[in-house]
Amino acid sequence: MHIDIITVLPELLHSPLHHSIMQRAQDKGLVNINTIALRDYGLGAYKQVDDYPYGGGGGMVMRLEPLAACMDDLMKKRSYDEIIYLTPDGETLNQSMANGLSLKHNLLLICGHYKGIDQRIRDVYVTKEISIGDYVLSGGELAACVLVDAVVRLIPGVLSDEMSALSDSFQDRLLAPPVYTRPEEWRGLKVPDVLLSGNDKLIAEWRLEQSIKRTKEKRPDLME
Ligand code: 6GU
Repeated sequence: MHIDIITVLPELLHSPLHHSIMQRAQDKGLVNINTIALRDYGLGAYKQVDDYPYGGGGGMVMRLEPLAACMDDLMKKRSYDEIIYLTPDGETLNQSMANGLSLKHNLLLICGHYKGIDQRIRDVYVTKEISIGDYVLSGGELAACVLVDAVVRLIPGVLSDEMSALSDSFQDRLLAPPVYTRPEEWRGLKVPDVLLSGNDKLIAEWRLEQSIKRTKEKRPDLME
């Protein structure tokens, strides 16, 4: 998979995308993640990328010329399966969207800032608008990191079998069961006997039971 991310703050994306599983996925050649500094396409001596909104009101709007020039350059090199604009008014990200996106080959992400991007870019270029929840962030960068992480870990080969994405919370509309590691006893609290039993069938049954219990308690909406 190839992911291009257009941003005014490339440094903000660096750390989350270059550690742990995200870095390993890139090292293994399973995904290329490329950030493009929108400022390089900025207008005039000050490399301007934003301007006052028509109609007045507070905040700035990202101008369309730098974004269009940047995207036209990128689109000469590859055709994108989706051009995604990260925005609080987009469709809320969930596991099934992440599953769908993990099957794509080329993704282009646009991180908004200020009051957002000129509507005409959304009308002409953007194929999908995604939010990561009902709250407002200062920019789309953190949301882009969340989206990329959720998608990249689903690419076959990124997770080892032991880490299998199939046992994650949400993958089957159930939350993951409780987990334990050493020591067997701590402050009088013991690891459930079944997990020490060595009986795979009993362990699987216990985990499913716990998943159902946890989902009923914490997120009954997932079970419908
Ligand atoms: Cl994608 N962007 C911003 N700026 N805020 C958000 C968001 C995105 N998703 C939730 N809040």
